[in-house]
Amino acid sequence: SMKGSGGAISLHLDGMLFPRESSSREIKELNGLWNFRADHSLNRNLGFEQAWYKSRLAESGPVIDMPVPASYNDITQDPRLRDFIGWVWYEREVLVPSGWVSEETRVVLRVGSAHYYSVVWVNGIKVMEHEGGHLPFEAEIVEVLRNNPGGACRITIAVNNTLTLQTLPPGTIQHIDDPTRYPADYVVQNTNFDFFNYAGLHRPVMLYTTPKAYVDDITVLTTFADNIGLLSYQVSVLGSPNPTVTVTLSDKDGCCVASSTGPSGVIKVTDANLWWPYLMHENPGYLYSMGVSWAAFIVGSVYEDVYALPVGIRTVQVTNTQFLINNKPFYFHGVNKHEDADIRGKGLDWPLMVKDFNLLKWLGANSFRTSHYPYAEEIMQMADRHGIVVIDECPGVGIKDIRSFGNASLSHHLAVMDELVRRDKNHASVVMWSVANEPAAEMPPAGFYFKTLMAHTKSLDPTRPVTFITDSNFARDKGAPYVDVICVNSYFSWYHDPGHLEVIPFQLNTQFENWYGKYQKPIIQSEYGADVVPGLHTDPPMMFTEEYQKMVLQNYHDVFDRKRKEYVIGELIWNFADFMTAQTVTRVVGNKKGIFSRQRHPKAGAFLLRERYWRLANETGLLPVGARYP
Ligand code: GCB
Repeated sequence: SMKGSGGAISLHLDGMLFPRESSSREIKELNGLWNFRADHSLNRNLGFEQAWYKSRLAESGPVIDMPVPASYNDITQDPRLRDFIGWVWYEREVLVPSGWVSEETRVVLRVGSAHYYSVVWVNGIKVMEHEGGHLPFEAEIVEVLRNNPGGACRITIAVNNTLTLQTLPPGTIQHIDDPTRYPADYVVQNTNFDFFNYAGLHRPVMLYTTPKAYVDDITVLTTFADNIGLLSYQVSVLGSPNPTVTVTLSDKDGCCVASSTGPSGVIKVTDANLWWPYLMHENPGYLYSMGVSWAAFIVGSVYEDVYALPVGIRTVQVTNTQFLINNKPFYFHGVNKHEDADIRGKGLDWPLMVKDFNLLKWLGANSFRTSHYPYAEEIMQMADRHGIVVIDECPGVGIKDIRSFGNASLSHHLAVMDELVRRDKNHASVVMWSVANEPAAEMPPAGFYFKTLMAHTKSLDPTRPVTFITDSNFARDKGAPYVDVICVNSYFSWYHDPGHLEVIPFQLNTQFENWYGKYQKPIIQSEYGADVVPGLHTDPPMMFTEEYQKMVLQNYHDVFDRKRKEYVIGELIWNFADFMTAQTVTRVVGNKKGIFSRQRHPKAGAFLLRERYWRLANETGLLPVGARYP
């Protein structure tokens, strides 16, 4: 694949283009009901010992229905499955069209994400393994299908949710051997992050085809000069020594506006429509379609592959005090989210996704951070189309133990950044990479760790700024020297000085002055907030009431309003919606810092934020008068 240099995006992996239908590609979605069995054996290894993948899963023992995509945890009434640790087994049989099993076709099995570690078999033959719960993986399976005429295809996926000191996110497994206080063979999973460790096949699973020689990857970098848009592209074709690559660029109406030939080049578009954030332009999220095709004429037949990639033309730049999109100052007024909802857990859900984007737009939010792991590609595409700006975070959350700063952790973290940049590099909405959330950045090894990690990310993608989100002391944080934007989380009058709203103006002002004074880099308040149990009211405001959340927000906003005139470039509320966590004494059926409930009903804080975000949009955006506050 591509060996980049200079200003190019450089990855050492094959491509991971989102599967799209075209005249040369077909898709078969495998969403719906799968057979499922959790391995409750003591060592969780019975499935491997008995080779459950060798024949139908039901032959190994009892199976249940399991929807895909979804987390398995909340689907049944079985508490042992909700808090299960170890291997679970999914299985599904599909019939593959006979036309797919040919010398000219690749058949690819793709898993959008499976948390955390997966092994995949087709008809009993292992086709791939993957580590990491939030990024896609795929394998060619046509050879396996060829050995099995009739088109029957049994897909078995074993998924293990166990987190260790070397996984991302990290965790530890604790075996407790104390018969006086615990049942025999007692095992718990400990983590240092604040969301439930949902597991299963979280995103679509599909089969798709490409020709044997195929467009494997596309990388597009964009800029503009006056009214000319410039797209420099690189296409990698695999399976053909001398591909004839044609690239066309079509506008929203499907009219071809420019074209080029060759595996790399620069396309010029006159009177380019730039990709603008929501509320910054009357026509945000403008996307062109880049049609990439490869063709060859071999003994009288035409072989070709066609792929259409949505692309937005925009630039991103950071100064000492500003974040510029298309050379205009951009102020992040947005949210932190989670992939989280009742019943489905972290499973991709179309109604939920569209509802969330409608809520973002209602709120006047122009941005979100993918706290604390990469979100589904379908969500990223939605952000592209609606002009919602994204800070794209990898699953580096809860890195608190010094043993998670070793070489094994670092090399896995680098590999995850490879996979993340490979997947998301062409999303116009993505304006910054976040390599971690609240790591123990004051520990001695954190300096080398984050220096390496951020340099690596910059070498993968020199076009986007890189950051990580900190809650460390400004004077002792060893990662901050390497970020482009300082992102700080703080919970004044909550975890510190609980109940004392009056400390916020002092402590927040000091926080900003300290960070800016030390680094002279722009700052995003990447989290702030307060829990609300919806419907609780007091006056004067007390913690956990709707009034208290409003007061926390208001106190923060007063300081933001002063500092955004200087170097504060954004504010992201924690959190968009209530979400599930592990059970602890500080959580009332999950984290309640949402401005929406888990069912997406607004709390009082949502209305306050809505007033503010629309006001900010009107003040700082480039909105035409007609598009103002609804
Ligand atoms: C944080 C974490 C986030 C938590 C939040 C909280 O700093 O980044 O994952 O959920 O605080 O509510 O405690």
